[in-house]
Amino acid sequence: APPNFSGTWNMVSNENFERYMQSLDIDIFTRNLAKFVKPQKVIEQDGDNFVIRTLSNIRNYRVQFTLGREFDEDLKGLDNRKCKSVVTCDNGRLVCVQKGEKKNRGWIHWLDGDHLHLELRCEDQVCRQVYRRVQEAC
Ligand code: VLZ
Repeated sequence: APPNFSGTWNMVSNENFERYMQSLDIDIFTRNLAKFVKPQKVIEQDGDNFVIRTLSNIRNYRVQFTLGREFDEDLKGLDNRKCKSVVTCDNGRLVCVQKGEKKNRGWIHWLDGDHLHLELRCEDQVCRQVYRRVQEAC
């Protein structure tokens, strides 16, 4: 069974995002806005079913999937491509493969204490992001 990724997570670091965006052909205007953005991830998980929201002042993105089931992903608002995507769980890591126009595209999430890690990959670029859990009010 996968670990529980549910929660709200705020970005604390973002490495090589510029070159990752370049590999997706994101225009320079959007890149120059996006590089200042510290998105929040809101993850809802019920067993193998996930909704991941990436929230920011400039763009929001939502993806919904069930582990092991390929789905049509429409990356509207990001690079506007479409992919055949599938997410599996491998040793506690969520591994997404995004089949489409871009080679070697996908991402990996894993947990480390109250940190959520994300590696975003496209062609020869890897972007490494770390998020910290936002404490719920009691
Ligand atoms: O997150 O794939 O949590 O969807 C950024 C492109 C790509 C630039 C971000 C657009 C991809 C500008 C986020 C504005 C934000 C992503 C997955 C894993 C779930």
